[in-house]
This record gives sequence, C-alpha cells and structure tokens, in this order.
Amino acid sequence: MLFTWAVRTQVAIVGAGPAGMLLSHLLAAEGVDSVVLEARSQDYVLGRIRAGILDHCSVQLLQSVGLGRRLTEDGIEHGGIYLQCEDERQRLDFVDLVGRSVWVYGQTELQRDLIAAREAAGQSIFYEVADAALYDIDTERPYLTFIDGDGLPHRLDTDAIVGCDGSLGPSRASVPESAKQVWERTYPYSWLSVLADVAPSTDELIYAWHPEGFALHSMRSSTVSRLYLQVSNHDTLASWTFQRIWDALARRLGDGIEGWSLRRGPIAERSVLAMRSYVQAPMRYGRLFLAGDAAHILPPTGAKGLNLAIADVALLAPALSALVRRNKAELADAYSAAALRRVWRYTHFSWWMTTMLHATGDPFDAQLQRSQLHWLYSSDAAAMGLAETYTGPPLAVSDL
Ligand code: RFL
Ligand code: PHB
Repeated sequence: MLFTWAVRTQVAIVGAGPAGMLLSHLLAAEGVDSVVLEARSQDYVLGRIRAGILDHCSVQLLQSVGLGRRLTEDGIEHGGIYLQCEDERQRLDFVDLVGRSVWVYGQTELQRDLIAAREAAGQSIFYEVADAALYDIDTERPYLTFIDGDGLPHRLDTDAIVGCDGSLGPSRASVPESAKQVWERTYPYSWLSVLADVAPSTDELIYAWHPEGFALHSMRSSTVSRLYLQVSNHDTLASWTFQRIWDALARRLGDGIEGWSLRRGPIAERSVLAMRSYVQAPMRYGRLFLAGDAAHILPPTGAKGLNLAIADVALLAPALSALVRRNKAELADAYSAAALRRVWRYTHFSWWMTTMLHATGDPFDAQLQRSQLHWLYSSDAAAMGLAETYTGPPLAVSDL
C-alpha cells in the first residue's frame, strides 16, 4: 500500500479516552513525544457519560501534573459514603478511617481538561481513524497502520505502542493467544443508569442493598443527579418507564424513612450496562503495553475503573521514558507485574462490593449480605478495609 504519510514518534497511543490522553500528558512532561489515534470523533469522546468518582490517588496525581484547577474548583470533595441495608443507613467516614477523601468529578469533565491541556501543548491526535493495525510488536521497531478521517492511509513507526483502546480495540487482541491469560466473570445482573436534571437528594453517595435489588444515588453537580438501579440481564429500556424507574429508586433508596425523600426530575439520559470483571495478563507483550480498560474491566460498584486506568498510566509513563530516552528496560520490564498487583486488588474489591450489594433472590445470599453490611457498620477494622481501597492507596514509582 502507498502511505500518504509515514511518520515516526517515540510512543504511539491507541485510544484517546482518559488513559490515552493522560499518558500523552505524562509522557510530554518526561520529554517523550507521542501520537494518539482515536476511532471516534472528539465530540463523541467528550459526550460519553461514565465514571463519576476520582479517588484520592487520582486527584493527587492530576493535581501534581497541572490538571487539578477545574477539578478543585468545580469538583465536590466527599469525606465518606452512606451504606444502606433496607431501612438502616449508616455513614462510613473515610477521613476518620483512613485520612483520605474522594471527589465527585464526571469523567466527561476530566476528558475535557485532558483535551484542553493536550491541544494547548500541540499534541498530535488523529480522531476518526479506521482500521488501526499493529505490526512487529515483538521487535524493537513496531509500527501501526491506519486510515485517517479523510480516508488517507498512514504508517506510524515508533519505539513502543500503548493500547489504551478499551475492551473492543485492536491492542489486547494483538497479543498472541499463547502469550496471554484471561480471567473473566459475568454477573447475573445489569445496571440501569439514569442522569436526571434534579438536585441530589443526598450530600454523599448512597449505596443501598434492598431485597428487590441494589440502588445507588450519585451526582454530578448541585443540579444533576446520577442514579443506578440493579436490573435483570434480560431487561431493556422499553420495560423501564420513567415512572417505574423513579418508583423503584424511591423504594430501594428508602423514601419516607426518617423523613428522607427522593427528589424526582426530568431524566436526560438512560442506559443499561452489563456488569463484568475481566483481566488480561501480562500487560505487556514485546513493545506493546496495555493500560486501562484495554487490560481490565471492573464492575462499577467499587468506582475504580477510571482510577485504575489513571494508576496504570502513572506507572507506565516513567517506565516508557526510561525505555525510549535512555534505552533502560528495567522499569518497562517491571510494569506488568507492578500494575497487576493493583489490578487484582481493585478486581477483588469491585467483585466484593458487587456481590455484597446486589440481590440474587437466594435467601442464604441475602443473610450473608446483611451480615457483611452490619459488620461494616459495627467494626472500624472492616470499615477501614473498604475505605482504604475505595479512596485509593497512594501510588509510588517505587511500586515498579
Ligand atoms: P475508554 O474510556 O473506554 O477509552 C478507550 C478509547 O479507545 C478508543 N478506541 C479506539 N481507538 C482507535 N482505534 C480503535 N480500533 C479503537 N477502539 C476503541 C475508544 O473510542 C475510546 O475513546 O478506556 P480508558 O481510557 O481505559 O478509560 C477507562 C474508563 O473509561 C472506565 O474504566 C470507567 O469509565 C469505568 N467506570 C467508572 N470508573 C471509576 O473509576 N469510577 C466510576 O464511578 C465509574 N463509573 C464506569 C462508571 C463505567 C461506566 N460505563 C458505562 C462503562 C459508570 C459507568 C456507567
Ligand atoms: C457515578 O457517579 O457515576 C458512580 C459513582 C459511584 C460508583 C459508580 C458510578 O460506584
């Protein structure tokens, strides 16, 4: 094929989600140039409503690399969460328990900050690329080919490729079957997510166990609420009218208990999300490195997916810098094992939060779930375990 453009960069990044964009920012700070390839348009990437919680570890990192201004001004710091079991709602105070807090800051806002920072720095980003394909990843001179948004073919030569292209991108699939191991769990329930133009009915998030199913009250701002309901894997949006959604949320979140009530308002967006856990290891094959959802998927009950993507690239940036600028491979060699330690900690945490809080219809499961929630209410040691992972243990390059 005749390539209109044959370009060279130190690091090629596939995917302009939070992992890819933050990685390009961290690499630039290390003096490493990169090119980002993204299948979707910038508007589409900016419009995806996803995560809402940044943990302490992510916030510290973002602030330390000049990405904390809007987060500090517009984000909402939360010192804890409410854990609810039927009629009983108890607050876990993270600051008291582990001295750390979390921040409500929509992934859309973080994505906006990342795009603004990278555009201001002149980052090369190709949007709406098609047919991105990876070659020679087991050599020191890997390259990519792709078709740009105008239909022109490109070849991108590089020292390393980072797959930040989520669960459906080409990167994770480029690792040969014989060189990878995959662990997967599909849960027997889904989430119906709702974005509503109504002031939150709570000051902090409410995670509610209810025999009818889990419910979560989150928020995006003082005027926008984000709410989730456990639904069956066979449910479709058609079977959930606005009235049915609000009634189920009200029952499960405890409307009427001790004078608390759920505010209802116009629903701006609804969708159904399957719940699954997935880990692919190792997170490196030759000169291909995986980060974020490309390597792992977590059910959102623990609010860790975005934070894990941030933690991955925080470890990867110094490792790639040493590799491509000084030809030192030690940190790059250590990346996968170091990242996977946090991946499995968060995978366990997200599985635990998910299985503790979702109704299965089995009375024995229900008793165990009630027992775990009451243990968290009554034991600082138990509550500290939850608080420690929810708020995100600090990250250190010495982890590598
Ligand atoms: P992303 O954000 O999916 O970005 C991957 C990018 O790769 C692009 N891509 C390609 N580009 C080029 N060529 C191809 N062939 C490509 N194929 C794909 C995609 O278009 C996309 O732009 O992955 P990244 O960067 O690893 O970021 C991960 C996070 O987005 C994800 O973990 C979180 O959103 C998960 N998550 C949550 N995480 C939290 O930490 N806290 C939360 O409260 C939280 N809540 C959530 C969530 C995810 C949710 N959904 C919908 C999955 C709530 C929900 C509802
Ligand atoms: C959200 O605000 O979207 C959110 C918060 C906490 C979760 C999951 C999602 O555990």
